[in-house]
Amino acid sequence: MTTLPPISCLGKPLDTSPEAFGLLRPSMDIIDDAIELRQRMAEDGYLYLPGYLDRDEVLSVRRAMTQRLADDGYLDPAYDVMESIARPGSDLAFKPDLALDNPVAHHLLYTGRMMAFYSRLLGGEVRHYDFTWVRAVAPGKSTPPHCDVVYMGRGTHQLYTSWTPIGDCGLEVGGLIVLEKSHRNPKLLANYCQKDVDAWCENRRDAAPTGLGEGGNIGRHGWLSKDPVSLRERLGVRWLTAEYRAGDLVVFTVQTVHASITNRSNQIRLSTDTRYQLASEPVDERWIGPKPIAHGPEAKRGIIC
Ligand SMILES: O=C(O)CCC(=O)C(=O)O
Repeated sequence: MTTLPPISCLGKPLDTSPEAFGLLRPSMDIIDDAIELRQRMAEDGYLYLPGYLDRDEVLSVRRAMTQRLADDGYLDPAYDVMESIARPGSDLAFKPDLALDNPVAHHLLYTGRMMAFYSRLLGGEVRHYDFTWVRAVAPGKSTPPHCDVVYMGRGTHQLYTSWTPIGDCGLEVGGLIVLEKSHRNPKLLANYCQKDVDAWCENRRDAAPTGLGEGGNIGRHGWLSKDPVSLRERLGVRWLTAEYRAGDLVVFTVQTVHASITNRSNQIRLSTDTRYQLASEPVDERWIGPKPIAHGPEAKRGIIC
């Protein structure tokens, strides 16, 4: 990475000097070795698997999703749908309905190579969450730093996220960034990672049991920080990323701090994040069943803070 384009998150330019920014370590060389995969996950908090998934299958998911975006008027009709060029004013970031009634997406994410990977990593029968997160990130947008455990920590914490780019996502389009070794940061593990975005403090006068992260237990929307620059400086580690291609996969723990780079292109960036665990372990009921309750009213819990 010698000539990097300007890279930012939440509108804040990231320091791309070698002390502050780097590339994810690829792990395809150990893909068949369960013990090595587990050791590396424990050490790095993520596994970056370039080309692990079938590129053509990923591209057929892209076709299905971009066609829906086009049908709903989010894409510029002057371009082929596969280019996913945003119509000016398309203001999207999160679009889970793109996974509903989408058999090609379900085949990619919940059968075949994906499930084979988790059976090897976890060493037993695997279940996935029924909810599929789809990011359709419009130009100018990015995702703030957070850990997944605050959104899905009511079951086992031996739970992993697959971040799957649905198309090529170079640094201009922007994809996942991971904060190095953050999954082992004792302060984060003892504080932020203990929170639950659907819990609210019933002993606080201004508590509100409704919105995401409202009610005094955690910051609004559950974000760890709205400043990826000062967060990195405070932890003294690097933001890590890659020039992602369709077929790549990044797997990470629910305690790994991650975010995404601001989309500086004219495309809508497409990716999915999906979750996997051993079938024998407790599951977070918010994300299971034909219509998961997600962060809806039934998910809210009063706690004493
Ligand atoms: O793709 C993104 O912008 C964010 C992804 C994410 O937060 C996740 O995979 O948990």
